[in-house]
Amino acid sequence: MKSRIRNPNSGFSLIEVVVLIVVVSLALPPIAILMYQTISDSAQSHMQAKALELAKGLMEEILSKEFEDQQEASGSFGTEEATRAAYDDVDDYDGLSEKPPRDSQGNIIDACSGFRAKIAVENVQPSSPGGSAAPDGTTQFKRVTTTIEWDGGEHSLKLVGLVTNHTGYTDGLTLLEGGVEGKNRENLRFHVHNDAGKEIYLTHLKATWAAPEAYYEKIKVEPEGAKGYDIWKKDDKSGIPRMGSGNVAMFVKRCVQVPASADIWIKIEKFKDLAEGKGKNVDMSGTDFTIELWGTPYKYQPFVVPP
Ligand SMILES: [Ca+2]
Ligand SMILES: [Ca+2]
Repeated sequence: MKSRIRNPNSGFSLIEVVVLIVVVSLALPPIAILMYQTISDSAQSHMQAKALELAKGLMEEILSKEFEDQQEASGSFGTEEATRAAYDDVDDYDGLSEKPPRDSQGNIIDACSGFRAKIAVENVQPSSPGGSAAPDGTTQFKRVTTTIEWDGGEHSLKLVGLVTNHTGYTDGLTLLEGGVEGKNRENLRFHVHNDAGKEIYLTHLKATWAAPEAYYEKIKVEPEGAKGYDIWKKDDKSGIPRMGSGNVAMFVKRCVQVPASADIWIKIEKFKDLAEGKGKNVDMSGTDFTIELWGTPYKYQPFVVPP
């Protein structure tokens, strides 16, 4: 199969320029979610679906709040309000534990009496958003972990989101080139340029494609002139699963710092099927990917990597 990676000096094709003009003008609200854990028992599928719905609703509520309380000094942390309905910033939810779970107004959610919802909010360093927590109120990134438990805690599901107050750029990244590569055409690699005029921190990536059905196992970055490193990787032990089309991967190992005017290569590796055992390599040649990169502050950067 012919390689689709072009010479870095060959510039944009007309269609890439047109696509970029259309898609880069889009913007979205705060950084959203991410990792789905502990989904293993098919008999639990109904409870899992309900738990996931609950977790997403809670995360949506929390991530819609201010980064910190606007009535308090900068760096304030914890709950300032007496009631759930009055919560107005992300860390008001830290330590919340409800059984049954309640909605944003403090009302019990119907038909969810078998679940417990637990929230943890922690400041984290941009260099390790999946790592150890930093002291409260000391960084510009907060990790929100929503855990839904059922069957007395025997089963649980966890979503992790990242919120940032970091102010960096208003424009974004430009796709320079990209395509499928690898011995079995099982990897996607693309090249972006930071044209924001300022440093960017990338925190999440979503790859969407129509077919074939496949799951990838790793996201790797290669800054220009520097050694590459993994920013997201499947991990059977910790429960981080493979990612499919439309799933959002949070960069749990570290955020990706892209200096102003710098280029970076991003690789999505090991597209496989799940039909047998650990899966066989899937040839992704001819696949049209839409790549969405979240960075700071609260920005959404979709690209279409042409087949
Ligand atoms: Ca508050
Ligand atoms: Ca607060």
